[in-house]
Amino acid sequence: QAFFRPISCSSPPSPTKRHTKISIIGAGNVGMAIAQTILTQDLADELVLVDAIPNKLRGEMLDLQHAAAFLPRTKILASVDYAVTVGSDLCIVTAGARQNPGESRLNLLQRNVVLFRSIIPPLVHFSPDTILLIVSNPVDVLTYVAWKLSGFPSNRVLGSGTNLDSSRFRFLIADHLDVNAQDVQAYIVGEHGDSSVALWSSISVGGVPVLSFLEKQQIAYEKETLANIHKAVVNCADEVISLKGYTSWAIGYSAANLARSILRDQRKVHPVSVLANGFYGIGDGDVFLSLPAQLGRSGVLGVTNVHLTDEEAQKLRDSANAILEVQSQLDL
Ligand code: 6V0
Repeated sequence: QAFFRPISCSSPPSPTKRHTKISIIGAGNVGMAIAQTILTQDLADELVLVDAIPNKLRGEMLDLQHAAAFLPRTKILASVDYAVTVGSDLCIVTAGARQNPGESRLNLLQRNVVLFRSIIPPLVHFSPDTILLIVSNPVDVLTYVAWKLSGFPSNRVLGSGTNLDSSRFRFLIADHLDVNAQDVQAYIVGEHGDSSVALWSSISVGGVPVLSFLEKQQIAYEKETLANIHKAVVNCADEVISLKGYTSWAIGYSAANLARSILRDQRKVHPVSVLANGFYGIGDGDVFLSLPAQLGRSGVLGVTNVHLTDEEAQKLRDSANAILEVQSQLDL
């Protein structure tokens, strides 16, 4: 006998909301932070976790399911079998090998490429229309690898890139000027890593361009302070890792923020890793790096025409070359 007795109703059923399914590959610190942010922000009807370690995976799934009474209703599934991801609207890849003591970054990257060969093809097989959001590091090169392995058009493959770096940047500028980080418009572009580029010329607070404001007020440029803020952004992750062993909460919010823009068709601009050939004089070699891009239901909708100074554009091309140099050594 059914728990609820149906009531007779003459009006037609209300149109149902589109079912949204997100799969997260890699249930480690980062994957679980993303999962929990997605759940609390009510971004999916179905959330799937995939990992290579079955016990840990089941433990994480049960732990999240036990919060059902406190969360918006979401079906949570987990499996080591990719069939569970079937029909995903968005697949977020956070799986990554850990660096062995003394191992070179290139060797680690090559091991991650091998890992991606076992991850991307089954995701594509079970969800041919999905959007791939890559978080695993080095994120720009691995986004390129995922694009190559998937055979998807480039609008459906993106990396979380400098969305997180830009959030750190906005926090530090806001802290320095004693304003709200949400009122600070500022981008870090290029590689998510050492060669990232801070776009000082386009920073504004509450719509006021910061550099020209400082110039008009004849306040000394504080060039050193600005350079130190960018340095702090680059070193932020290392500091957190040396203190707590990994980073998780900020990347959790960053990835969930991207998921919202994509699945809810928000058409918001985010600095994310996209296929960048041809933008700002970046050459022909296929390279993914972060540019301010508009995101919506079909993935990357376009790249914003932010004005870059000659110096910023040159730094961006240098960043592209640094990534291409690593890519050229890969055995794909
Ligand atoms: P972690 O806690 O070691 O988690 C990695 C998870 O991947 C583990 O649970 C593994 O079992 C799982 N895994 C390994 N191989 C496979 C496989 N073949 N299939 C499925 N799952 C597998 O690492 P953590 O969660 O801290 O970091 C994950 C990745 O995110 C790393 O590459 C980090 O460098 C990267 N980050 C990227 C950031 C960004 O801004 N792009 C930010 C933070 C971390």
